[in-house]
Amino acid sequence: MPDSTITLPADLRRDLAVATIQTTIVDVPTVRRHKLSQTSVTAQSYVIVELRLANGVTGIGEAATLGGPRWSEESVEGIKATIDTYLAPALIGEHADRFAAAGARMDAAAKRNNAAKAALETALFDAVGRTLGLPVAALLGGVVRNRFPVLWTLASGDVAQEIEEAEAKLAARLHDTFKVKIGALTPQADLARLRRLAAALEGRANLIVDANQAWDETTAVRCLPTLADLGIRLVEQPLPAWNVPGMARLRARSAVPLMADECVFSPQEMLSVAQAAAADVVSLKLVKHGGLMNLQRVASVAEAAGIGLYGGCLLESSVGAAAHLHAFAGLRDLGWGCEHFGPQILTDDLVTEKLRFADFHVHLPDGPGIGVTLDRDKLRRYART
Ligand code: MUC
Ligand code: MG
Repeated sequence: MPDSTITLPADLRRDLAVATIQTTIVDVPTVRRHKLSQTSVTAQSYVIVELRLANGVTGIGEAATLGGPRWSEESVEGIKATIDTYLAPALIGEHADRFAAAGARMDAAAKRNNAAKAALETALFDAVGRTLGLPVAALLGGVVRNRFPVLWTLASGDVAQEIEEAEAKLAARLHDTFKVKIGALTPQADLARLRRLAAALEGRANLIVDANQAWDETTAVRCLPTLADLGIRLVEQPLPAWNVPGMARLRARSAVPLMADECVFSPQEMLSVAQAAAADVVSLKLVKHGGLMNLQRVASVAEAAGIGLYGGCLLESSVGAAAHLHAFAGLRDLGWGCEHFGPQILTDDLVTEKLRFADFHVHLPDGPGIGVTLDRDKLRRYART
């Protein structure tokens, strides 16, 4: 493998060798039950990666899951085993700044396993950024924005509680856009719930919905006009991930824009969705795309096809959220904002200084690497024994 085109002093090059990689499963309780169509959680589970370089600098990364292998095929138990057994050995001794080569080595060591790869790649970028005194966003191409409109997700399924929760977020000027999780209830019950939410928040908040693949095409055809009447701004993944042709047919008759989530993991899937004209917007997530650089690739395909960008999440802690913000910071047009409210839904966080949420925005943390520091006491407290 040729050396990088930038010639680094020999000491620095040696110092950037990956020395050790450690993984820890943590379970952090949520402030309330979070109910999606396919799963429901009262604690968020993550794998935290600590990657130490020969120079003694440690980079961190996080792989988020949602209720075991139900949102996607990865679980924290599987992620830890895959990293420890296959991916970490592919990186030990390699130079941390060769990000693209690291990606190729990980792809050769394991198919997919995108959340696991993303956590490792984040830790590589964090370690190199900390060594050089540069934010990860700078390593990725530089900052276009350092704060992001951020929504909150209503997902208890109890509409009275959801209205109260939205009112509290509005009053605190934290969130004025809400994503409502639908699909756990019947379509009729969800439409009734949305009617009450839309009436209660009219003129003061925007609503989007996420069905997490719960509807079939006929249900979606029946429900979309009501969603349009209620002023819903965006409908996320109404159909199963495999049904891209169905999404294209829906989109052709829908007055509300459609967002692709579970149907777009790879840049190639983004291209297929674009070619099928099956989405107006795509939700970008590290756990889906397999890392910061692949997130940029998916965003590039979407941009080339005129598909809007949205900063998606999987309820990451401040570690995973910060990594996403560094990737989002360099996108030219993040027209649909982001949803990195994850740190706020946890009863506690894993970092020494939490991300800043103010005036309906979340802020890119300052400082080298991903800009947040792991709180090792918290890591120990929430580590699964
Ligand atoms: C998803 O499907 O979008 C993101 C926010 C939330 O409440 O659930 C996740 C996953
Ligand atoms: Mg979604």
